[in-house]
Amino acid sequence: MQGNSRKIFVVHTDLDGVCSGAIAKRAFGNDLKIMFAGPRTLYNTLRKIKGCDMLGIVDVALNHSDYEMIEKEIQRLKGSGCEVIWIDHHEWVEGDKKISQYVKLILEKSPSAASILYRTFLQNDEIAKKIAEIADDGDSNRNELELTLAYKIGTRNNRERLELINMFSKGVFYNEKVETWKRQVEEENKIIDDLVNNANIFNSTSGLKIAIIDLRGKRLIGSLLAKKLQQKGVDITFILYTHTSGVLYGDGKVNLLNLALKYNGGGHPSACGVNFKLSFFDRVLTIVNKKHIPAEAKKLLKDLKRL
Ligand SMILES: [Mn+2]
Repeated sequence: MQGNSRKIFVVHTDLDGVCSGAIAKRAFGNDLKIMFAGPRTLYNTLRKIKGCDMLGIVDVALNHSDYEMIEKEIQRLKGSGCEVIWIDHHEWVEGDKKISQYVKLILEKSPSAASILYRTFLQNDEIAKKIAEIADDGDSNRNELELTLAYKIGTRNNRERLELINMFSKGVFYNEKVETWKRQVEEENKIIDDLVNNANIFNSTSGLKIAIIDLRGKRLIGSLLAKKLQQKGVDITFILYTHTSGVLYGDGKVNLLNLALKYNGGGHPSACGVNFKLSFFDRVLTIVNKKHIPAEAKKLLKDLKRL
């Protein structure tokens, strides 16, 4: 059970985060409490923690605009006697690294954050090594291991994320649940192939091929869709996941981070999130028409066209 453990790990909501949680459990004990967050929800997640002896934050970048608030929460937790370790592999705004005066900050270039955790704490653990390999395979979007995409399906809600963490931490990598997710991958693959064939692709000023995909209201592995478009010669894929959020996937020709920062996002140079503020009109129009593209998303499309 999660219970009132004094050891807490806050991990990202994706497969890398799940793998990080599983490795953390092997390293710091099965009674470790796991919480899930993303850069935008980290502040609210930290606020829920009353006190702890040890807090790990893994695979969640510090959202630059939240710096002051996050720093306050970290100071509060430190004051309660909590040791904080923060491990990440996303790009951080240089100045935000000063959080290291309060926390043990490990920022490394690595295919996944889970593999940093593995190298730092569990070098000689074969199961942790395998978990780290899954994280590397998934987060780099190679998806070459047989079950990586199935595991990605298993990271869509907290209940299944915790199931995966418990499985992995015990060295279980396959069971009936994984089989169900595997069949789901096959289903989604068909829909994804359809979307790839009918994608709206245009050229930017410098001749980059850019695809726009509206996945609002659909549950699909966006990273797989982006990868398949890339294999068709698309340089940048923008996926709109909700009215207020999307992800930019690139093939490495352009660093997309500056664009992501402009739209209150971040991540990696070739895979980064963006977040939109909706105007009053956008809010009304998205209720009336689920396909309405919010103004900030349109602005991002213009920026992409200018690349
Ligand atoms: Mn990651």
